[in-house]
Amino acid sequence: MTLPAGTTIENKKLDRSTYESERCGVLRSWPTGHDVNFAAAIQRHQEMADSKKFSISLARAEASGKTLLQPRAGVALLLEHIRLLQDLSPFCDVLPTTVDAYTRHNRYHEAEKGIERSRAAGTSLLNGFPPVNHGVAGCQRLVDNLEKPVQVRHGTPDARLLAEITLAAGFSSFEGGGISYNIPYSKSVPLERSIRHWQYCDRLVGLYEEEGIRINREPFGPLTGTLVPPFVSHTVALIEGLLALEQGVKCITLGYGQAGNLAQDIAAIRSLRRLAKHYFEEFGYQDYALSTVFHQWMGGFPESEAQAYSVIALGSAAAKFAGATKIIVKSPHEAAGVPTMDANRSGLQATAQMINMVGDQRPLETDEITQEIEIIEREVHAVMRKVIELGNGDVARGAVLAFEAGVMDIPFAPASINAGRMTPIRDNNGAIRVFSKGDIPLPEDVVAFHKDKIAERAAVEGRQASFQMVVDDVRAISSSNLIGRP
Ligand code: 8ZB
Repeated sequence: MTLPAGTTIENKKLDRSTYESERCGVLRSWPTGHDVNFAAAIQRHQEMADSKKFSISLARAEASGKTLLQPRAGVALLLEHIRLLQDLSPFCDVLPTTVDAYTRHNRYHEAEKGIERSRAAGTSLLNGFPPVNHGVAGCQRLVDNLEKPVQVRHGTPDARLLAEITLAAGFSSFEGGGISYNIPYSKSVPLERSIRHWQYCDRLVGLYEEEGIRINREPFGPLTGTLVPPFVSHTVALIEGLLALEQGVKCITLGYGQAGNLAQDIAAIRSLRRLAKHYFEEFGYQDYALSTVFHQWMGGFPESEAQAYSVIALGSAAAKFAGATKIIVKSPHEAAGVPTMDANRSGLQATAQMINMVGDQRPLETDEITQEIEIIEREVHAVMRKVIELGNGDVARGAVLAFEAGVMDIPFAPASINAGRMTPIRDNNGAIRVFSKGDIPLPEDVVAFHKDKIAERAAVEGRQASFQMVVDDVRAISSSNLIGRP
Protein backbone atom coordinates (compact mmCIF):
# COMPACT_ATOMS: atom_id res chain seq x y z
CA MET A 1 0.00 0.00 0.00
CA THR A 2 1.18 3.51 -0.73
CA LEU A 3 -0.69 6.25 1.01
CA PRO A 4 -2.53 8.47 -1.45
CA ALA A 5 -0.91 11.89 -1.84
CA GLY A 6 -2.11 14.33 0.77
CA THR A 7 -3.17 11.65 3.26
CA THR A 8 -2.15 12.56 6.74
CA ILE A 9 -1.44 10.06 9.39
CA GLU A 10 -3.41 10.21 12.64
CA ASN A 11 -3.45 8.24 15.85
CA LYS A 12 -6.96 6.92 15.44
CA LYS A 13 -8.25 3.36 15.58
CA LEU A 14 -8.64 2.02 12.02
CA ASP A 15 -12.26 1.31 11.01
CA ARG A 16 -13.01 -2.36 10.87
CA SER A 17 -14.02 -2.00 7.22
CA THR A 18 -10.82 -0.16 6.28
CA TYR A 19 -8.82 -2.89 7.96
CA GLU A 20 -10.83 -5.70 6.32
CA SER A 21 -10.50 -4.38 2.78
CA GLU A 22 -6.80 -3.75 3.25
CA ARG A 23 -6.44 -7.26 4.67
CA CYS A 24 -7.75 -8.82 1.45
CA GLY A 25 -4.91 -7.20 -0.47
CA VAL A 26 -2.32 -8.16 2.15
CA LEU A 27 -3.37 -11.83 2.19
CA ARG A 28 -3.48 -11.95 -1.62
CA SER A 29 0.00 -10.46 -2.01
CA TRP A 30 1.77 -13.84 -1.58
CA PRO A 31 0.36 -17.39 -1.95
CA THR A 32 0.81 -18.41 1.71
CA GLY A 33 -1.43 -15.51 2.73
CA HIS A 34 -4.44 -17.51 1.51
CA ASP A 35 -4.03 -19.94 4.40
CA VAL A 36 -4.74 -17.32 7.05
CA ASN A 37 -8.11 -18.03 8.64
CA PHE A 38 -8.94 -15.73 11.54
CA ALA A 39 -11.64 -17.92 13.10
CA ALA A 40 -9.32 -20.94 13.05
CA ALA A 41 -6.53 -18.78 14.49
CA ILE A 42 -8.73 -17.74 17.42
CA GLN A 43 -9.62 -21.35 18.13
CA ARG A 44 -5.98 -22.30 17.96
CA HIS A 45 -4.97 -19.67 20.53
CA GLN A 46 -7.91 -20.67 22.75
CA GLU A 47 -6.72 -24.25 22.78
CA MET A 48 -3.07 -23.40 23.34
CA ALA A 49 -1.54 -24.25 26.74
CA ASP A 50 -0.89 -21.30 29.08
CA SER A 51 2.78 -22.28 29.08
CA LYS A 52 2.96 -21.17 25.42
CA LYS A 53 1.38 -17.75 25.96
CA PHE A 54 3.79 -14.85 26.06
CA SER A 55 1.43 -12.56 27.98
CA ILE A 56 1.12 -15.12 30.77
CA SER A 57 4.89 -15.50 31.17
CA LEU A 58 5.19 -11.71 31.33
CA ALA A 59 2.34 -11.29 33.82
CA ARG A 60 3.80 -13.95 36.12
CA ALA A 61 7.26 -12.37 35.91
CA GLU A 62 5.80 -8.95 36.71
CA ALA A 63 3.90 -10.32 39.69
CA SER A 64 6.81 -12.27 41.16
CA GLY A 65 9.75 -9.98 40.29
CA LYS A 66 11.31 -12.65 38.09
CA THR A 67 13.39 -11.59 35.10
CA LEU A 68 12.77 -13.57 31.91
CA LEU A 69 15.64 -14.52 29.61
CA GLN A 70 15.29 -14.55 25.83
CA PRO A 71 17.92 -15.28 23.16
CA ARG A 72 17.81 -14.40 19.46
CA ALA A 73 17.75 -17.29 17.01
CA GLY A 74 16.62 -18.13 13.50
CA VAL A 75 17.76 -20.34 10.61
CA ALA A 76 16.37 -20.90 7.12
CA LEU A 77 14.89 -24.39 7.33
CA LEU A 78 11.89 -25.41 9.43
CA LEU A 79 13.24 -28.61 10.98
CA GLU A 80 16.59 -27.01 11.78
CA HIS A 81 14.82 -24.02 13.32
CA ILE A 82 12.61 -26.26 15.45
CA ARG A 83 15.68 -28.17 16.62
CA LEU A 84 17.56 -24.95 17.43
CA LEU A 85 14.73 -23.57 19.57
CA GLN A 86 14.21 -26.93 21.27
CA ASP A 87 17.90 -26.97 22.19
CA LEU A 88 17.82 -23.40 23.54
CA SER A 89 14.52 -23.83 25.39
CA PRO A 90 15.89 -25.32 28.67
CA PHE A 91 18.19 -22.31 29.10
CA CYS A 92 15.65 -19.51 28.64
CA ASP A 93 12.09 -18.52 29.61
CA VAL A 94 10.67 -17.28 26.33
CA LEU A 95 11.72 -18.10 22.77
CA PRO A 96 12.41 -15.94 19.73
CA THR A 97 12.13 -16.42 16.05
CA THR A 98 14.57 -14.03 14.43
CA VAL A 99 13.37 -13.35 10.89
CA ASP A 100 15.73 -13.22 7.88
CA ALA A 101 16.59 -9.98 6.10
CA TYR A 102 14.75 -10.78 2.83
CA THR A 103 11.48 -11.23 4.70
CA ARG A 104 12.11 -7.96 6.55
CA HIS A 105 12.10 -6.27 3.15
CA ASN A 106 9.11 -8.27 1.82
CA ARG A 107 11.40 -10.03 -0.68
CA TYR A 108 9.77 -13.45 -0.44
CA HIS A 109 11.04 -14.66 -3.83
CA GLU A 110 14.62 -14.24 -2.65
CA ALA A 111 13.82 -15.84 0.70
CA GLU A 112 12.45 -18.82 -1.26
CA LYS A 113 15.72 -19.13 -3.17
CA GLY A 114 17.59 -18.89 0.12
CA ILE A 115 15.54 -21.79 1.48
CA GLU A 116 16.30 -23.89 -1.62
CA ARG A 117 20.00 -23.08 -1.51
CA SER A 118 20.12 -23.83 2.22
CA ARG A 119 18.56 -27.25 1.53
CA ALA A 120 21.17 -27.95 -1.12
CA ALA A 121 24.03 -26.71 1.07
CA GLY A 122 22.82 -28.52 4.19
CA THR A 123 23.26 -25.32 6.23
CA SER A 124 21.38 -22.06 6.68
CA LEU A 125 22.20 -19.49 4.01
CA LEU A 126 19.68 -17.00 5.39
CA ASN A 127 20.34 -14.85 8.47
CA GLY A 128 17.04 -15.85 10.05
CA PHE A 129 13.83 -17.86 9.71
CA PRO A 130 11.48 -16.86 6.84
CA PRO A 131 7.96 -17.33 8.31
CA VAL A 132 6.02 -16.08 5.28
CA ASN A 133 7.60 -18.72 3.04
CA HIS A 134 7.06 -21.50 5.57
CA GLY A 135 3.45 -20.37 5.81
CA VAL A 136 0.81 -20.89 8.50
CA ALA A 137 1.22 -24.68 8.49
CA GLY A 138 5.01 -24.54 8.83
CA CYS A 139 4.84 -21.93 11.60
CA GLN A 140 2.15 -23.98 13.38
CA ARG A 141 4.41 -26.98 13.31
CA LEU A 142 7.10 -24.86 14.96
CA VAL A 143 4.78 -23.67 17.74
CA ASP A 144 3.44 -27.22 18.21
CA ASN A 145 6.94 -28.58 18.73
CA LEU A 146 7.92 -26.07 21.42
CA GLU A 147 6.93 -25.87 25.07
CA LYS A 148 7.49 -22.16 25.62
CA PRO A 149 6.00 -18.96 24.17
CA VAL A 150 7.48 -17.73 20.88
CA GLN A 151 7.89 -14.17 19.67
CA VAL A 152 8.52 -12.81 16.18
CA ARG A 153 11.64 -10.61 16.21
CA HIS A 154 12.57 -8.82 13.01
CA GLY A 155 13.03 -5.22 11.72
CA THR A 156 10.30 -4.87 9.12
CA PRO A 157 8.76 -1.53 8.05
CA ASP A 158 5.77 -3.34 6.44
CA ALA A 159 5.12 -6.40 8.60
CA ARG A 160 1.42 -6.84 7.80
CA LEU A 161 1.63 -10.22 6.07
CA LEU A 162 4.28 -11.45 8.51
CA ALA A 163 1.96 -10.58 11.42
CA GLU A 164 -1.10 -12.20 9.82
CA ILE A 165 0.76 -15.48 9.20
CA THR A 166 2.70 -15.79 12.45
CA LEU A 167 -0.16 -14.80 14.76
CA ALA A 168 -2.52 -17.17 12.92
CA ALA A 169 0.04 -19.93 13.57
CA GLY A 170 0.18 -19.39 17.35
CA PHE A 171 3.02 -16.93 17.90
CA SER A 172 1.92 -14.89 20.92
CA SER A 173 4.20 -11.86 20.75
CA PHE A 174 5.29 -9.53 17.95
CA GLU A 175 8.22 -7.12 18.09
CA GLY A 176 8.51 -3.80 16.26
CA GLY A 177 6.90 -0.46 15.54
CA GLY A 178 6.37 2.14 12.85
CA ILE A 179 9.24 4.34 14.06
CA SER A 180 11.63 1.84 15.64
CA TYR A 181 11.55 -0.51 12.62
CA ASN A 182 11.94 2.31 10.16
CA ILE A 183 14.33 5.09 11.21
CA PRO A 184 17.21 2.84 12.39
CA TYR A 185 16.77 0.35 9.53
CA SER A 186 15.76 2.10 6.30
CA LYS A 187 16.90 5.07 4.29
CA SER A 188 13.82 6.03 2.34
CA VAL A 189 10.66 4.36 3.65
CA PRO A 190 8.31 7.30 4.39
CA LEU A 191 7.59 7.50 8.11
CA GLU A 192 3.85 8.03 7.56
CA ARG A 193 3.78 4.79 5.61
CA SER A 194 5.57 2.63 8.19
CA ILE A 195 3.46 4.10 11.00
CA ARG A 196 0.32 3.31 8.99
CA HIS A 197 1.49 -0.28 8.29
CA TRP A 198 2.17 -0.77 11.98
CA GLN A 199 -1.27 0.60 12.85
CA TYR A 200 -2.55 -2.32 10.75
CA CYS A 201 -0.41 -4.78 12.76
CA ASP A 202 -1.61 -3.29 16.04
CA ARG A 203 -5.22 -3.32 14.81
CA LEU A 204 -4.80 -7.03 14.04
CA VAL A 205 -3.54 -7.62 17.58
CA GLY A 206 -6.53 -5.57 18.78
CA LEU A 207 -8.87 -7.90 16.87
CA TYR A 208 -7.33 -10.89 18.68
CA GLU A 209 -7.88 -8.99 21.96
CA GLU A 210 -11.55 -8.44 21.05
CA GLU A 211 -11.84 -12.23 20.82
CA GLY A 212 -10.21 -12.66 24.24
CA ILE A 213 -6.78 -13.63 22.89
CA ARG A 214 -3.92 -11.68 24.44
CA ILE A 215 -1.00 -10.99 22.13
CA ASN A 216 2.06 -9.18 23.46
CA ARG A 217 3.50 -6.23 21.52
CA GLU A 218 7.02 -4.94 21.96
CA PRO A 219 8.35 -1.79 20.27
CA PHE A 220 12.08 -2.12 19.46
CA GLY A 221 13.84 -0.17 22.22
CA PRO A 222 17.53 0.09 21.32
CA LEU A 223 17.09 1.86 17.95
CA THR A 224 20.59 2.18 16.42
CA GLY A 225 22.27 0.83 19.54
CA THR A 226 24.92 3.52 19.17
CA LEU A 227 25.19 6.09 21.99
CA VAL A 228 21.41 6.54 22.18
CA PRO A 229 20.55 8.71 25.22
CA PRO A 230 17.70 7.15 27.23
CA PHE A 231 15.30 10.04 26.61
CA VAL A 232 15.60 9.53 22.85
CA SER A 233 14.60 5.87 22.89
CA HIS A 234 12.01 6.46 25.64
CA THR A 235 10.22 9.06 23.51
CA VAL A 236 9.95 6.58 20.63
CA ALA A 237 8.81 3.79 22.97
CA LEU A 238 6.10 5.96 24.52
CA ILE A 239 4.77 7.11 21.15
CA GLU A 240 4.73 3.56 19.77
CA GLY A 241 3.02 2.44 22.98
CA LEU A 242 0.32 5.08 22.51
CA LEU A 243 -0.13 4.10 18.84
CA ALA A 244 -0.49 0.42 19.81
CA LEU A 245 -2.98 1.08 22.64
CA GLU A 246 -5.17 3.16 20.31
CA GLN A 247 -5.49 0.16 17.96
CA GLY A 248 -6.58 -2.10 20.81
CA VAL A 249 -3.31 -3.61 22.03
CA LYS A 250 -3.52 -4.50 25.74
CA CYS A 251 -0.20 -6.14 26.55
CA ILE A 252 2.81 -3.94 25.90
CA THR A 253 6.52 -4.32 26.64
CA LEU A 254 8.66 -1.19 26.35
CA GLY A 255 12.35 -1.62 25.67
CA TYR A 256 15.71 -0.01 26.27
CA GLY A 257 19.23 -0.89 25.14
CA GLN A 258 22.11 -0.95 27.64
CA ALA A 259 24.18 2.24 27.50
CA GLY A 260 26.95 1.06 29.82
CA ASN A 261 26.85 3.32 32.90
CA LEU A 262 25.14 1.37 35.67
CA ALA A 263 23.26 4.27 37.28
CA GLN A 264 21.99 5.58 33.94
CA ASP A 265 20.90 2.12 32.81
CA ILE A 266 19.03 1.41 36.05
CA ALA A 267 17.44 4.87 35.91
CA ALA A 268 16.42 4.30 32.30
CA ILE A 269 14.30 1.23 32.98
CA ARG A 270 12.75 2.66 36.14
CA SER A 271 11.89 5.97 34.45
CA LEU A 272 10.49 4.17 31.41
CA ARG A 273 7.87 2.48 33.56
CA ARG A 274 6.89 5.72 35.31
CA LEU A 275 6.74 7.66 32.06
CA ALA A 276 4.63 5.00 30.35
CA LYS A 277 2.06 5.10 33.16
CA HIS A 278 2.06 8.89 32.99
CA TYR A 279 1.50 9.23 29.23
CA PHE A 280 -0.83 6.26 28.84
CA GLU A 281 -3.03 7.79 31.54
CA GLU A 282 -2.78 11.29 30.06
CA PHE A 283 -4.17 9.93 26.78
CA GLY A 284 -6.92 7.99 28.53
CA TYR A 285 -5.70 4.40 28.29
CA GLN A 286 -6.27 2.43 31.48
CA ASP A 287 -6.76 -1.16 30.52
CA TYR A 288 -3.32 -2.52 29.65
CA ALA A 289 -0.55 -4.72 31.06
CA LEU A 290 2.88 -3.06 31.05
CA SER A 291 6.28 -4.73 31.19
CA THR A 292 9.85 -3.76 30.28
CA VAL A 293 12.68 -5.33 28.32
CA PHE A 294 16.39 -4.59 28.70
CA HIS A 295 18.68 -5.34 25.74
CA GLN A 296 22.24 -6.27 26.55
CA TRP A 297 24.77 -4.05 24.75
CA MET A 298 23.73 -3.54 21.10
CA GLY A 299 26.92 -1.82 19.94
CA GLY A 300 30.22 -3.31 18.86
CA PHE A 301 31.50 -6.19 21.00
CA PRO A 302 35.06 -7.28 21.83
CA GLU A 303 36.22 -10.17 19.65
CA SER A 304 37.56 -12.15 22.59
CA GLU A 305 34.86 -14.40 24.06
CA ALA A 306 36.23 -13.85 27.56
CA GLN A 307 35.86 -10.09 27.18
CA ALA A 308 32.42 -10.46 25.61
CA TYR A 309 31.24 -12.29 28.75
CA SER A 310 32.05 -9.19 30.80
CA VAL A 311 29.90 -7.01 28.54
CA ILE A 312 27.09 -9.56 28.86
CA ALA A 313 27.51 -9.70 32.64
CA LEU A 314 27.40 -5.93 33.15
CA GLY A 315 24.20 -5.75 31.12
CA SER A 316 22.70 -8.59 33.12
CA ALA A 317 23.50 -6.85 36.41
CA ALA A 318 22.06 -3.54 35.19
CA ALA A 319 18.87 -5.20 33.96
CA LYS A 320 18.30 -7.07 37.21
CA PHE A 321 19.09 -4.09 39.47
CA ALA A 322 16.75 -2.01 37.29
CA GLY A 323 13.90 -4.50 37.64
CA ALA A 324 13.37 -5.20 33.94
CA THR A 325 10.77 -7.88 33.18
CA LYS A 326 12.85 -9.46 30.41
CA ILE A 327 16.45 -9.44 29.15
CA ILE A 328 17.43 -9.99 25.53
CA VAL A 329 20.68 -11.88 25.77
CA LYS A 330 23.81 -11.52 23.64
CA SER A 331 26.31 -14.28 23.00
CA PRO A 332 30.13 -14.43 23.19
CA HIS A 333 30.09 -14.70 19.36
CA GLU A 334 28.55 -11.25 18.95
CA ALA A 335 31.61 -9.69 17.27
CA ALA A 336 31.70 -12.51 14.72
CA GLY A 337 28.00 -12.52 13.72
CA VAL A 338 25.07 -14.87 14.17
CA PRO A 339 25.85 -17.18 17.13
CA THR A 340 25.89 -20.95 17.17
CA MET A 341 23.51 -22.75 19.51
CA ASP A 342 26.40 -23.38 21.94
CA ALA A 343 27.44 -19.73 22.04
CA ASN A 344 23.83 -18.68 22.52
CA ARG A 345 23.45 -21.10 25.42
CA SER A 346 26.64 -19.78 27.02
CA GLY A 347 25.31 -16.21 26.88
CA LEU A 348 22.09 -17.38 28.56
CA GLN A 349 23.98 -19.25 31.28
CA ALA A 350 26.27 -16.30 32.02
CA THR A 351 23.20 -14.06 32.26
CA ALA A 352 21.32 -16.48 34.53
CA GLN A 353 24.23 -16.68 36.99
CA MET A 354 24.40 -12.88 37.27
CA ILE A 355 20.69 -12.26 37.64
CA ASN A 356 20.45 -14.95 40.31
CA MET A 357 23.24 -13.31 42.31
CA VAL A 358 21.85 -9.80 41.89
CA GLY A 359 18.33 -11.09 42.59
CA ASP A 360 19.44 -12.16 46.05
CA GLN A 361 20.18 -8.53 46.90
CA ARG A 362 17.91 -5.61 47.75
CA PRO A 363 17.04 -3.22 44.91
CA LEU A 364 19.84 -0.68 44.48
CA GLU A 365 18.89 2.90 45.44
CA THR A 366 21.51 5.62 45.11
CA ASP A 367 21.44 9.42 44.78
CA GLU A 368 22.99 9.05 41.36
CA ILE A 369 20.15 6.80 40.16
CA THR A 370 17.60 9.26 41.55
CA GLN A 371 19.30 12.14 39.75
CA GLU A 372 19.45 10.25 36.45
CA ILE A 373 15.75 9.39 36.69
CA GLU A 374 14.95 13.06 37.22
CA ILE A 375 17.04 14.15 34.23
CA ILE A 376 15.56 11.51 31.90
CA GLU A 377 12.02 12.40 32.92
CA ARG A 378 12.56 16.12 32.35
CA GLU A 379 14.09 15.42 28.92
CA VAL A 380 11.25 13.13 27.87
CA HIS A 381 8.58 15.59 29.07
CA ALA A 382 10.23 18.40 27.08
CA VAL A 383 10.31 16.39 23.85
CA MET A 384 6.84 14.86 24.33
CA ARG A 385 5.30 18.28 24.98
CA LYS A 386 6.70 19.50 21.68
CA VAL A 387 5.59 16.36 19.79
CA ILE A 388 2.06 16.77 21.16
CA GLU A 389 2.07 20.47 20.31
CA LEU A 390 3.30 19.84 16.74
CA GLY A 391 0.60 17.23 16.22
CA ASN A 392 -2.15 19.36 17.75
CA GLY A 393 -2.63 16.63 20.32
CA ASP A 394 -2.08 13.77 17.85
CA VAL A 395 1.15 11.82 18.51
CA ALA A 396 1.25 10.07 15.11
CA ARG A 397 1.20 13.34 13.23
CA GLY A 398 3.35 14.92 15.94
CA ALA A 399 6.02 12.23 15.55
CA VAL A 400 6.31 12.76 11.78
CA LEU A 401 6.54 16.53 12.19
CA ALA A 402 8.98 16.12 15.08
CA PHE A 403 11.35 14.04 12.95
CA GLU A 404 11.06 16.58 10.12
CA ALA A 405 11.93 19.38 12.53
CA GLY A 406 14.74 17.49 14.28
CA VAL A 407 12.77 17.59 17.55
CA MET A 408 13.03 13.82 17.56
CA ASP A 409 16.49 12.86 16.36
CA ILE A 410 18.07 9.41 16.62
CA PRO A 411 21.87 9.26 16.58
CA PHE A 412 23.50 7.43 13.65
CA ALA A 413 20.18 6.48 12.01
CA PRO A 414 20.11 6.03 8.20
CA ALA A 415 16.57 7.36 7.50
CA SER A 416 16.62 10.48 5.37
CA ILE A 417 13.87 12.08 7.48
CA ASN A 418 16.12 11.83 10.56
CA ALA A 419 17.97 15.11 11.12
CA GLY A 420 21.12 13.61 12.65
CA ARG A 421 21.88 16.99 14.20
CA MET A 422 22.02 15.78 17.79
CA THR A 423 25.41 14.42 18.84
CA PRO A 424 25.75 12.19 21.90
CA ILE A 425 28.97 11.64 23.85
CA ARG A 426 30.02 9.92 27.08
CA ASP A 427 30.79 11.89 30.22
CA ASN A 428 33.65 11.16 32.59
CA ASN A 429 31.59 8.45 34.25
CA GLY A 430 30.55 6.79 31.00
CA ALA A 431 26.95 8.05 31.01
CA ILE A 432 25.63 9.18 27.62
CA ARG A 433 25.16 12.95 27.42
CA VAL A 434 24.15 15.40 24.72
CA PHE A 435 27.18 17.11 23.18
CA SER A 436 25.17 19.11 20.68
CA LYS A 437 21.39 19.17 20.96
CA GLY A 438 20.59 20.00 17.33
CA ASP A 439 16.90 20.96 17.31
CA ILE A 440 15.81 18.89 20.28
CA PRO A 441 13.95 21.24 22.67
CA LEU A 442 15.81 20.34 25.85
CA PRO A 443 15.42 22.79 28.78
CA GLU A 444 18.33 25.24 29.28
CA ASP A 445 19.35 23.86 32.65
CA VAL A 446 19.37 20.30 31.33
CA VAL A 447 21.61 21.40 28.45
CA ALA A 448 23.88 23.12 31.00
CA PHE A 449 24.01 19.91 33.06
CA HIS A 450 25.15 17.92 30.01
CA LYS A 451 27.71 20.61 29.17
CA ASP A 452 29.22 20.52 32.68
CA LYS A 453 29.43 16.75 32.63
CA ILE A 454 31.18 16.78 29.25
CA ALA A 455 33.57 19.58 30.34
CA GLU A 456 34.55 17.48 33.35
CA ARG A 457 35.63 14.66 31.03
CA ALA A 458 37.42 16.99 28.63
CA ALA A 459 39.45 18.41 31.54
CA VAL A 460 40.41 14.95 32.80
CA GLU A 461 41.49 13.89 29.30
CA GLY A 462 43.24 17.19 28.61
CA ARG A 463 41.48 17.64 25.26
CA GLN A 464 38.49 19.48 23.89
CA ALA A 465 35.27 17.56 23.49
CA SER A 466 34.97 16.97 19.74
CA PHE A 467 33.63 14.61 17.13
CA GLN A 468 36.86 12.59 17.54
CA MET A 469 35.81 11.94 21.14
CA VAL A 470 32.43 10.65 19.87
CA VAL A 471 34.19 8.32 17.41
CA ASP A 472 36.43 7.08 20.23
CA ASP A 473 33.31 6.38 22.31
CA VAL A 474 31.64 4.40 19.53
CA ARG A 475 34.69 2.11 19.40
CA ALA A 476 35.42 1.95 23.14
CA ILE A 477 33.55 -1.17 24.28
CA SER A 478 34.84 -3.35 21.45
CA SER A 479 38.36 -2.35 22.45
CA SER A 480 37.88 -3.18 26.14
CA ASN A 481 36.77 0.13 27.73
CA LEU A 482 33.53 1.99 28.30
CA ILE A 483 34.81 5.50 27.55
CA GLY A 484 36.89 6.32 24.46
CA ARG A 485 39.89 7.82 26.25
CA PRO A 486 42.86 8.86 24.15
C1 8ZB B 1 19.16 -5.89 15.71
C2 8ZB B 1 19.55 -7.20 16.31
C3 8ZB B 1 20.99 -7.58 16.09
C4 8ZB B 1 21.38 -8.78 16.92
C5 8ZB B 1 21.50 -11.00 16.32
C6 8ZB B 1 22.82 -10.38 15.97
C7 8ZB B 1 22.81 -9.16 16.85
C8 8ZB B 1 20.53 -11.52 14.06
C9 8ZB B 1 20.24 -13.65 14.23
C10 8ZB B 1 20.79 -13.20 15.43
C11 8ZB B 1 20.78 -15.32 16.28
C12 8ZB B 1 19.95 -15.05 14.11
N1 8ZB B 1 20.95 -11.88 15.30
N2 8ZB B 1 20.08 -12.60 13.41
N3 8ZB B 1 21.06 -14.02 16.45
N4 8ZB B 1 20.25 -15.84 15.15
N5 8ZB B 1 19.42 -15.53 12.99
O1 8ZB B 1 20.64 -9.89 16.48
O2 8ZB B 1 23.89 -11.24 16.24
O3 8ZB B 1 23.19 -9.51 18.15
